[in-house]
Amino acid sequence: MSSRRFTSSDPDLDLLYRDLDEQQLQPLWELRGLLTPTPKVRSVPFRWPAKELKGLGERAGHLVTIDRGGDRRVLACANPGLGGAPYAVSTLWAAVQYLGPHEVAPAHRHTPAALRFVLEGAGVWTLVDGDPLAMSAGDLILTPSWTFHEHHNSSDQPMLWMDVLDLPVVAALEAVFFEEGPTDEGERGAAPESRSERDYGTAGLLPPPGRRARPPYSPLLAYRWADTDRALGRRLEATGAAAATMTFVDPTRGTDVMPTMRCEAHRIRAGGRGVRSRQTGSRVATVFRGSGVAVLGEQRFDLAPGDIIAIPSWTSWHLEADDQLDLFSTSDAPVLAALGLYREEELP
Ligand code: GTQ
Ligand code: FE2
Repeated sequence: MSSRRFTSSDPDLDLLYRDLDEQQLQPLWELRGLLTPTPKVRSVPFRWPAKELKGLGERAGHLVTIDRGGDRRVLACANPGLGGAPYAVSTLWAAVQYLGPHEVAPAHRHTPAALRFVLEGAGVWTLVDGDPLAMSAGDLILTPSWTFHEHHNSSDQPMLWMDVLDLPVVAALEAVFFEEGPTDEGERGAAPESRSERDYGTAGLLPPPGRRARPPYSPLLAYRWADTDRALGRRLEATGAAAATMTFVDPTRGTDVMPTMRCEAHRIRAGGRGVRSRQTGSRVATVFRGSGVAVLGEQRFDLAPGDIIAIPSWTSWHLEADDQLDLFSTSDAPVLAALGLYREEELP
């Protein structure tokens, strides 16, 4: 395949362009749109409505079994700006996963990191490197890079949750690896307390420094809704503001939970609105409770529980609540920050 063709009206220059082309070289002076004054952003503001995600997830549940190879019954959010790529925004995979009663999604691991935010239900647990983590509505569950994970539904009800992965980042870096693992065949009732929560789940108390696990991600793998709810409520009470955001952190370092993804919980008081801002880097969010509007760029999207929204890089956005509105969001901010590329501005 030949590279891009450059032509001119000067025969000598034209000859140069032809010879450059033969040598797989391109003249910068003829290239446009590389160093843009502000980011060139391909993904567009978008909302996937809960009603459709749930209905289509259920239909897939009836029609499609979970087999080795596919491993997961997952519907990927595909941003219409990304030319058919199965990515919600340029750097994040977001999806709904449907697991029927007593189904098991088998063990595997991959270098892309993943997290789950549970929209409704209970009775599912995820085994992360052998540690069973219960999943209930509002919980955040981490499956960091290269940890084995499998999902078990030990209840009589189907369950649906949102997955977010840094897959587009890892794919762009050409560092995707995947491996199947041995699945735990046992069926359990209520999952026992995880080792991760036992050792790292009490605020302010950690094992002695020499005994702490030092993985390159948070050793606390589950963040429970009761804690998130309390933190948001107390912050709103303390500040008197219309909106509060809390960041999920690694309790041993105070940093983001994983190297590539920042997780945040947002609460907007009934009738209130959050600060309008924009950041470099992309974000996906899901509504946990309440109703309101996400204003993304110039567009307004009505919000209901279970909706997933895409907020592209450098897009101005804010939230408005009708009823008290709770959202969970994930962004690639740690990647931008690590590279010195993170910018943020508040807008009037
Ligand atoms: O649950 O392990 O949405 O491997 C995409 C890839 C979920 C998972 C996804 C995965 C998973
Ligand atoms: Fe996975």
